Formats: sequence, structure tokens, C-alpha cells
Amino acid sequence: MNTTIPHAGSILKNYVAGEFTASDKLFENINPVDGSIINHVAEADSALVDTAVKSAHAALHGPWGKMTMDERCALLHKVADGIEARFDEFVAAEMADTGKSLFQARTIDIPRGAANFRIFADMVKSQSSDCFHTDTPDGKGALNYAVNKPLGVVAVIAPWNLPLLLMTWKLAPAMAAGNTIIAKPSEETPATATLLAEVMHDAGIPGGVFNLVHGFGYQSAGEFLTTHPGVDAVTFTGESSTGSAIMKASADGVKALSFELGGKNAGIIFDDCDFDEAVAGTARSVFTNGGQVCLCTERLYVQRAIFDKFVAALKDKAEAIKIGWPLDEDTDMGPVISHKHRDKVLSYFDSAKVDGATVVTGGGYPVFNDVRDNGAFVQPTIFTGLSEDSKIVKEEVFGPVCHITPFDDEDEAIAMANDSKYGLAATVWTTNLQRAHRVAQQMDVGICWVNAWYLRDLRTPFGGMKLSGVGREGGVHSLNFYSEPTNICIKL
Ligand code: NAD
Ligand code: 6OD
Repeated sequence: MNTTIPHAGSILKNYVAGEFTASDKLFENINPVDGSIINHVAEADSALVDTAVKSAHAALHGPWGKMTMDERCALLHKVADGIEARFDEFVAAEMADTGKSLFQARTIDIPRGAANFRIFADMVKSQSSDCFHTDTPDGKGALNYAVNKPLGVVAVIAPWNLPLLLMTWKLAPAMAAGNTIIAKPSEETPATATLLAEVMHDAGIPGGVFNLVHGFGYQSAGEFLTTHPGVDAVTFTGESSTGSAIMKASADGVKALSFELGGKNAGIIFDDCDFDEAVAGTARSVFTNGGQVCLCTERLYVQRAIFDKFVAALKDKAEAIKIGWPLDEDTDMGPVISHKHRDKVLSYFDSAKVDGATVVTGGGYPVFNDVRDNGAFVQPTIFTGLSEDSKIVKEEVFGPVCHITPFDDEDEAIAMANDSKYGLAATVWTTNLQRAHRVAQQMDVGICWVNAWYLRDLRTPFGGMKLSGVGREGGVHSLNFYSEPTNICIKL
């Protein structure tokens, strides 16, 4: 694989109205492996965001709006092809920004980035709309049918954990449904979004259809978008507290909102599980991407008969995780996203220790005696022994960590799992078919996996309850959110 990082040492630009645009204000893009500067990023000011919104409106009613669905979808397929044509560059850029492993970037992040475009470009062609034959007093009746129009100009605000995957998960259905876009990647991970803008440009996506603005949230590009009267909808993935801020900022404009937010996901492991599968699956669900997947499991409930054996087996898995250079083929886990985030994760480890946790493994950061000591690495960590109201059992950490609590019966496990202000995802491990359905259906979450984790079918509803989100995306749910149905009533 070619591991050259695209645009290393140069400036990542905004992409507005079909042109790459610099800015006077730059910020640093840091590699979390060793703290080095990868490149600088041009921060968009409010005037540039305004230009992006105007160009998105012009494109909505211009070239994009005038295209047939087939023409639009053919272009989205070209975008998918373009990502694949530059696959190594996308992998290298994503790895440099996030420190994630080569294995993960090339098997999950980048392939899903391309797949999102293909899947939604195909799916939109079978989007249906309502049709009703209505009785009327004169007996002649009426015909009601709905036409799906685009929502308009959509702001896509994305996080840093799966940068290309999560941005395209929202971009692709929004574009397939005919909307025009202003995308803002996380300030921590600006690179693959910039490459995507190049791919869009080369694929012939008309100027203004896809705009990219770089920057931060508060008093920067994020807020300029959410308060802009010309933005019709905001689709956002990130922290619940940011979702709340965006909701307030968007309130005056009564914008359509779709939110995928934080989680504090529970895993329930029954003593009738396939033990080896449950341990391997749970190790994945806790430690993948350094625990920085919103769906990762941070609270485990294990039936008492297998508790000690399970804790010992998960400890072995955690200690077998190879932490190191992301480019090494056998590296399982890189650093977390930044020093700031590492400090946050380590502060949760400290609070667990102060609360009296047993440190089963980890609890700190590794020492390499090389430049990686300037990076943001954290040890895979398992705690036991805390009460359910401890801070680390209640709050989202978003790092490679879990706490394990024993339980005696099904009802107790369900009650503890559901005792959270979040409601994103859960896992249940059992070989009892009736219990699998019974327990899964009682989980207060948007998605519950049984004997699996992060097994995705992109047609299914995806989202969260409670503080974990507003609305559902995936399949027809995405297309419906990004569409505005107009009902036509024809008196016959
Ligand atoms: P974050 O909320 O800090 O930032 C996400 C994005 O919002 C960034 O682009 C950021 O610049 C922008 N932003 C921040 N403040 C803003 C404001 N006031 N106005 C407008 N934009 C603003 O989240 P993060 O740290 O990048 O991501 C981690 C969080 O995201 C975790 O809580 C995780 O659980 C959550 N997440 C949820 C899902 C899901 O599908 N439910 C997926 C991935 C991540
Ligand atoms: O796989 C997806 O479609 C998706 N939205 C994953 C979210 C992961 C959260 O970090």
C-alpha cells in the first residue's frame, strides 16, 4: 500500500461553489500518534459560510434540481468509484488524522465511505410515496398522492471517530434525495472530507451541490451553519451536549433536525451464552477503534455463574491487544483522537479508582520510549467492583474501557441496562432463543444486537432514544428525512 499522506505539510482548503478556497485563519491538524503537525487547515469565516449557503441554494434550483434522478445517481456512483480509485490516499489520510489501525481504516472506514454512495444512489430509485383514493360526498372521489421533494440546503456536521464513514452516511442519502450540502467535518479530522471534495469535483458534481467548510463549532463554521437562515436542515452526529446546543441555535429557523448522539451502551452476557463467542464479540464491542465508536459497550452485565471466568477471559483479550504504530499490519489499536481526549479518558480512570474500582487490567497509558510517548495512547482497561451510580458507570467515556457488574436474574440485568439517560445500542449474548427475543425487545435503545455487535444492514433504522438522538436514519428512514413530501389532492 502507498502510505504517503496526501497534502502533508500543506494547507487543507474549503470547497465552496465548486472552488477550493483558502482563508487567512489557519489551524493545525495534529497526528495523535506522535503529536506532530500533519498540515494546516483553512478555517471558514461567516462570509465564506454565507457564500456556501448561497451557492447551495443556486445549485438546488439550478443544475442539481434540473437533473433526472438517473443522472444524479450516476454521478453518485462516480463519487464511489472516485473514492475507490484513491483508496490508499483516503486510508493514509484517515489514519494520520485519527491514528486508527490500517486494518480498521481499510476494512471499515473507507470501504463504507464508498458503499454509502452506491447504496443510497440505488435505494432512492425505489423510494415510494403515499397514494390514497378518497371517497367524496358527490361519489366521484378524489385521488391523493405525494411527491417527494428535497428538503433544501442541508448542513452535515460530523464527528472525528469514523470521519468519512459518518459524514458520507448522511451526505449520500441527502444528495440522492436531491438536496445540496454544506459539510463540516470535525476540526480533528479534516483530511478525508477534503479528499472527498476533490473526488466530487473530479466526478463532475456541479459547483454548489457539495460545499465543504472547515472549522470548529462554537463561534465558528459549525455555529455559522446552524444559525444561518438559508440552511433548511441540520443533520448532526456527535456529543449529546453539542446536539442540545445545535437544537437551540436552530430553533429560530425551525430547521429540520436529525441527531445521532452519545451512548453508554450495555452488554448483557447470560450464563447460557456461547462463552468463546461472547468473549470475542465483547472484546470487539469494547475495544474497536480504541472504544471510540458510539456503539461501543462500556457497561457489561455478566450472570454470576460465569462472572469470574468471563472477567478473566476478557482480561486476556484486552492484554493481547497490540497497541502501536497504526501502519503495522498486526497493530490492533492506535491512540485516542487527541491529548485533550486522552486527558478526559484518564480522568475517568482516576474517578473510577477514587470510587474504589478494582483495576482488572490497564488503567493508565503505555510507555514506548520513542516519539509515540508524545502521542495520545491509552491502555485497554477493565474495571469491576463499582456501584451503578459511579461516574464511570453512568457517563460516556468514549475510550477503550468497560466496567463489569454481576447479575443474578434476567429482570435485574434488564433494569440495570436500561437505567441510563442514553439509549443508543445494546448487546445480548445467549443461546436461548426465547430469552434472546424477550430481552432484546425490552432494551430501551435504537439498536440491540444478539450474539453480534456492529453487524450492519444499511436498510435498517439507525438512531437512538433519550439523550442518544432524534429521529432515525438508514434506508427509507434516511430518504424520508431528507425529503419533503407534498401531497397533491385531485378531485375527480
Ligand atoms: P462533538 O459534538 O464534539 O463534535 C461533533 C461535530 O460538531 C464537530 O464537527 C464539531 O466541530 C461540531 N460542533 C461542536 N460544537 C458545535 C456547535 N456549538 N455548533 C455546531 N457544531 C458544533 O463530538 P465528537 O467529539 O466529534 O464525537 C464524539 C461524540 O459523538 C461521542 O459522544 C459519540 O458518542 C458521538 N457519536 C455518536 C454517533 C451516533 O451515531 N449516535 C456516532 C459517532 C459519534
Ligand atoms: O454504521 C453506521 O451507519 C453508523 N452510523 C455508525 C455509527 C457509529 C458511531 O460511532
